[in-house]
Amino acid sequence: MTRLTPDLIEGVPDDKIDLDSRLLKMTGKTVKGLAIEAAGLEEGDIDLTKFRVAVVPITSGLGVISGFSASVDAIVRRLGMESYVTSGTDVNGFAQAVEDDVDIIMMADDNKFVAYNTRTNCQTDNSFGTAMGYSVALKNAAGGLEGKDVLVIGAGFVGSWAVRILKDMGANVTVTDILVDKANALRDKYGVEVSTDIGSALPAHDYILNAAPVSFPGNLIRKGAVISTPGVPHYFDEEARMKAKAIIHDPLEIGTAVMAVNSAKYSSRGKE
Ligand code: 2YJ
Repeated sequence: MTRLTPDLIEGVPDDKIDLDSRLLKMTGKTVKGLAIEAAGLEEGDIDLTKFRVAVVPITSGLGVISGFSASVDAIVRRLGMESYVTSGTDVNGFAQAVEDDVDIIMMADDNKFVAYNTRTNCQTDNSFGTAMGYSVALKNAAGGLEGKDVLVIGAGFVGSWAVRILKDMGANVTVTDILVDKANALRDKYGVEVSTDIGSALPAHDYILNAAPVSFPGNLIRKGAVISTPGVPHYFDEEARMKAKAIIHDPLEIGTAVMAVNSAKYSSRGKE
């Protein structure tokens, strides 16, 4: 995940964008529905209202991103969980959350964004949450991925998880990265295909998971393509938007919601 900026997350979750309505049209599921499925659960398996979450602002490295903690907090509350942003930052905030006996602590520095389950000592990382959320969204938009060809663009943390997840969903995965060695490593590990020519791979695919912080000109997009694209900055030109059947994107909400629900899943409390 590229570093978010305040303007990218301004007002997230945003009622004006109305992510749930857009996702319902494209995938048949809301953010919460996708997150529940991404956690391997079904509606009714877990009572999210039983969980208390603390979001800890982290000042290290490049520092606090204005609005980040507030957005994470709002996303989690939208799922039905209780949540607040700690008044202290860093270790102070973490200590405050532990003292408050919360179930889940969420925090991000420049390299890592985690949801830590205090009951079970398990953590869910944003790269996994993002890859899982966007793979599940792609699967729902595609009406299942078993036997279908999927192109994963980017072999970084999110792309690597996506390759593994999509392969497990039964897709025929091709991965591409400007660093060919990284794509080759995934081929060797998961038995997927590698493409070194995005110019021919993109127009040959109906289903695309774009895990790279780049976008592509519409002339490379196949008509009716479904593009699940978590990367920021996010931009697809008019031709791409006209041709694609669906472009699934948001700057923070899907990945964060999957992290929170997946983290909650580790506890038995939600099933009491
Ligand atoms: O607490 C804050 O406001 C900041 N420390 C948040 C930093 C948010 N981090 C990022 O945007 C990183 N790029 C996250 C990397 C996650 C890797 N999947």
